[in-house]
Amino acid sequence: MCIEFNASMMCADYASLRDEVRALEAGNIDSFHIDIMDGIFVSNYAMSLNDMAYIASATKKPLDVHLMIEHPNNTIDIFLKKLRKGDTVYIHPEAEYHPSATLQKIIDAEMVPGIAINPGTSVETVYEMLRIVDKVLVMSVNPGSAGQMFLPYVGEKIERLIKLKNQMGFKLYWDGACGMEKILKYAPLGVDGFILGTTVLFGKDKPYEKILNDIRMELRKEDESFVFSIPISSRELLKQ
Ligand code: S6P
Ligand code: MG
Repeated sequence: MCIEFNASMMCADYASLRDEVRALEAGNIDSFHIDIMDGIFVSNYAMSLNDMAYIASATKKPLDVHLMIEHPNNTIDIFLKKLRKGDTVYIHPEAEYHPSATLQKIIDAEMVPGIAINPGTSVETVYEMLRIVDKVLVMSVNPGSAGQMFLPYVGEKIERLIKLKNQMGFKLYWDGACGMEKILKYAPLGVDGFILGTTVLFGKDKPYEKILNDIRMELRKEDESFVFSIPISSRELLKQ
């Protein structure tokens, strides 16, 4: 099973964003997670359209855009125009009257459609959408900020989604308070990827490359069948 690690860029050092992107690439980060907030759906503002566009221009790695905005259908075209085919866009179904129509826009733009679900949103509420989307991002903290505590009641929902993911055809991602203990427990159970923020990746006294390699090594100790992404330079070589 291939496990992905995505960097939550709202936790990065904005004084040197280009260097942050390079350092994360050196650690073979799988994608850059971009938290967009509108101050309405969540009571915070994190990254903006321009931050997202800058990171898209600074890397060839995919973007993983998490829209925490009310009625994304009204403004999603602005975001889609600045993204590339193959980037992922998550909307919150809780924030939209007709989320499947908004997901269709993402699909039509040849991007990867995803739903992000709040800790209090049940699987039943989003059940039909599980067939439409390629990815489900489970929030294990309430959306809006980094550095929060894990909400233990989300664990059961994740286990239910793991049972549905093959049948419904989606990959499962964990967002919020994600540390080594959670990765070691939930990757073997079937979570495909983890959004890494302040809990394990940012603001530590170690290079990102070392942290990411340590996580991968710990996982390999658990189970040798886990595989990870290859460096972008090797990917480029394979194409030649
Ligand atoms: C929260 C956001 C997340 C956070 C991430 C930070 O609204 O969607 O992506 O940035 O959870 O990680 P941590 O480890 O600080 O909770
Ligand atoms: Mg997020």
